Amino acid sequence: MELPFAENYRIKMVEPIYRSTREEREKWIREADYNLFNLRSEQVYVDLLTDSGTGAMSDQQWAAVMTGDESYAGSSSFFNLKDRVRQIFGFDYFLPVHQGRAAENVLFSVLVKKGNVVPGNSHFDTTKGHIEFRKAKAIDCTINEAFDTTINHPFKGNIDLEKLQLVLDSYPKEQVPMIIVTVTCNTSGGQPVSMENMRQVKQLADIYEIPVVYDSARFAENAWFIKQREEGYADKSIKEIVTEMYSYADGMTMSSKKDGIVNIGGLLAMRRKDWYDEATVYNIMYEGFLTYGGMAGRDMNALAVGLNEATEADYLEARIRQVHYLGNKLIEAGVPVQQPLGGHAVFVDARRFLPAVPKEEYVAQTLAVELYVEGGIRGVEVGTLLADRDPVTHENRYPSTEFLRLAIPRRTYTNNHMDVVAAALINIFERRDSIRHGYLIEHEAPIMRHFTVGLKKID
Ligand code: P61
Repeated sequence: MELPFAENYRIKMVEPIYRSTREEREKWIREADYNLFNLRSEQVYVDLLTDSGTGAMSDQQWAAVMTGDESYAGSSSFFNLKDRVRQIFGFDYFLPVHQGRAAENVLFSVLVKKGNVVPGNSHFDTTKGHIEFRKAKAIDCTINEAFDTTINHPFKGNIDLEKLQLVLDSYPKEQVPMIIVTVTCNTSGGQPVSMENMRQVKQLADIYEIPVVYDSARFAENAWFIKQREEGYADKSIKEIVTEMYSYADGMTMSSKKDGIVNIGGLLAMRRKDWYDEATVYNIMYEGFLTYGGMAGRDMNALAVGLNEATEADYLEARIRQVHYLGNKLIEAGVPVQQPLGGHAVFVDARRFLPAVPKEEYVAQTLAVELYVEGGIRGVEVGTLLADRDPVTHENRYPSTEFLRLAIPRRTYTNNHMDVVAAALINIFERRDSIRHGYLIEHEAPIMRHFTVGLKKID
């Protein structure tokens, strides 16, 4: 008999989680104004809200924590991380920041000006937020296949080169400070970008003299998909693939809470000294001195180790297999999900799951609340609430996809937990016809409203 696959680690420390009753959950979610961000973590059994900062560090990372250097200036932990960043991404200029959006804030303070346009592949919401906050515009150039969850395209994160060229032809180069490529593309379902597409984007960008920046939160998962799906890469190591990926970029922002496998942190790295020199000023103003930038020395040390672990094929195989274990169970039961399955999460197509709920009543949020009540499982809406209102018309923006995202923290839950999640969602799927109404907004913030929105149930 061929031996089955199993993880290349064992568990040294455990954390109890509480299995609540349906009655408790109905009360708690009502008290939380039907916003899952308002729940206390003890009220959640399996927490798939995000894979950001929620993973389990390895013994080697914890060992590195103990040798963190907390010097204000010139910390050895900073140099450990700087060396790792150069080794993995090939960038000489590096700044630590406290998380991904901070990297965006610092870099965009240098690059993005009022009236600019920033093309990319379905910019993540913080990225878009930092662009729109500067009165600039994010233009989505993702391939159309990404928006049809039934199409099985291997690289749904790809940029449509014709759409990109149209943007570059329509604006003078002074108005386009960069192209942002998000690897993997979170918003379209944790979908990878192919190496060929990265190469072509860079070629086009060079013709128009526009720099390319990678939003790198899940760069290692992207490399794993290239190894699996793209011709010519099966025998390359993940680190070799990452090196090639970043040879087509001028700079990067990164939330290291994902593929850095740490609980907090981020970074900014680039080839260009002129960007770096300007960015240092904003880094000092917003984050901290250049050799810690919002991170403790111990966290920089853990990140240096985490980046190395995340770019090992064995780790990535275990990681992505677990996501696909859950996704395949749902697919077998007929639950509509974004296909092919992505890297960090299963994205449930809420419109196809709950066709009777009107779009004005927040379909994916309705499904997210149902799943919480059913099994104590917390996912997150990636749909109309997250899309915010149009900054000019203040009307709701209805995105082309309405997802309930089930993001799986790294090295944290077992496949038994995934079985519970699948069973709960399948139970709802079986009674989906009885769910006909969703929610109304009672109060909301002007930007990134999903974090704090208050909702009222429509009976
Ligand atoms: C997530 F509900 N992602 O997926 P920061 N780029 C990319 C990200 O995925 C990302 C950031 C930049 C999160 C956390 C999150 O409204 C939300 O370290 C591709 O979170 O600042 C973050 O990195 C920003 C969840 C963020 C949200 C914003 O769950």
